[in-house]
Amino acid sequence: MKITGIELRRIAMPLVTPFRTSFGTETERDVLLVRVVTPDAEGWAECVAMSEPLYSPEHVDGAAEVLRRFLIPALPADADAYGAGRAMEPFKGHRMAKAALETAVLDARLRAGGQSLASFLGASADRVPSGVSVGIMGSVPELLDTVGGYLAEGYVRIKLKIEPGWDLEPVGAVRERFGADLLLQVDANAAYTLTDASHLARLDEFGLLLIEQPLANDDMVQHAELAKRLRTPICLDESIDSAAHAAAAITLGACSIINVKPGRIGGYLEARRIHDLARAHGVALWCGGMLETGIGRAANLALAAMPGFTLPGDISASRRYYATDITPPFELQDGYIGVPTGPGIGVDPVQDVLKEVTTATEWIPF
Ligand code: OSB
Ligand code: MG
Repeated sequence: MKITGIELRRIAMPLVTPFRTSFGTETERDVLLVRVVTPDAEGWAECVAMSEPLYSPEHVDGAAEVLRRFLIPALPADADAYGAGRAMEPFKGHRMAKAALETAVLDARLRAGGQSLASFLGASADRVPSGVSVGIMGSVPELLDTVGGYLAEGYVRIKLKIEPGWDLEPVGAVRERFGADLLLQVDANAAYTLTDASHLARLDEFGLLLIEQPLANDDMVQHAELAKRLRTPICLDESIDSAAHAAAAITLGACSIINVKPGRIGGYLEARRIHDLARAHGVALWCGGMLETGIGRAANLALAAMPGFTLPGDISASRRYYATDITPPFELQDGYIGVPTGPGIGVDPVQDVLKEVTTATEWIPF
């Protein structure tokens, strides 16, 4: 069925609590939603680009511009997700924008055919263990309170954001307070350089699952060097833009674990390629997050249910982010979140809520 039009919709979603990382503090998520309309189904997707290019080179206004000016005009009206990928391929970069369009097309096609995204991807689990990413705080007691609260809710793994000046002390305090059995990892969002290697090696004593993206995006060789100097396994996030990057990182020994964010790498088809590659090489995977609403979260749950996703991810319950989500909220049950089973991503926006948070809409007819 031919696409009749595509809607770009911007929504403003206040976070329940500010989220501070080494690159900035987020208090409100400015989200771009893509809705692909066909005569027999509508597909939804969320673009993970943030309001400023601090995590990655993309930003949400730029993603909207690339979609309306290049990606949507190149999309054949009868394209499926593979066709969408091929049509967008000549345009360099802009993977977050591409991922949103490809995913919305995929969702529309799967809904029309009555197949869930989880089934399409080859998911093997019906629920996934839930971890939580904890921002940089003003003090260690505040951090301990926050982590204690999340553990009381049932989260099975804690990730602490770190940066120079907020690393050994808070990590040591969390390990000390919550004990050796706590699944604990850290994420530096590229805040260090290789000259910090001996400092980062002092994290080894805390028995972390991994250290995520300690060095800059394009420091692939430096990560390989750092891996030789740390006992803590290195996980890459920002450095992995594609399956080709994943292959390079694995070959170089730059990481032994990958945080897969479908938005960052261009979509769920590319995520599945990384899954198959990593699995063949014995590299562990987990599904990261970008403070998604229920639309992005639903799709990530399907991915995280694939067999190669062997570590708990950053897919937390809706209420960890938003007082009112735009979909029925995802809830934690015994530390797990259920994988949607309905056609496509398996969830729909709640129209009243969606209206309330919408700041702009744009309809692009085909
Ligand atoms: O580096 O994983 C990251 C959020 C925004 C941008 C980058 C990152 C994050 C998170 C939060 O860590 C993950 C989540 O709970 O959605
Ligand atoms: Mg990260």
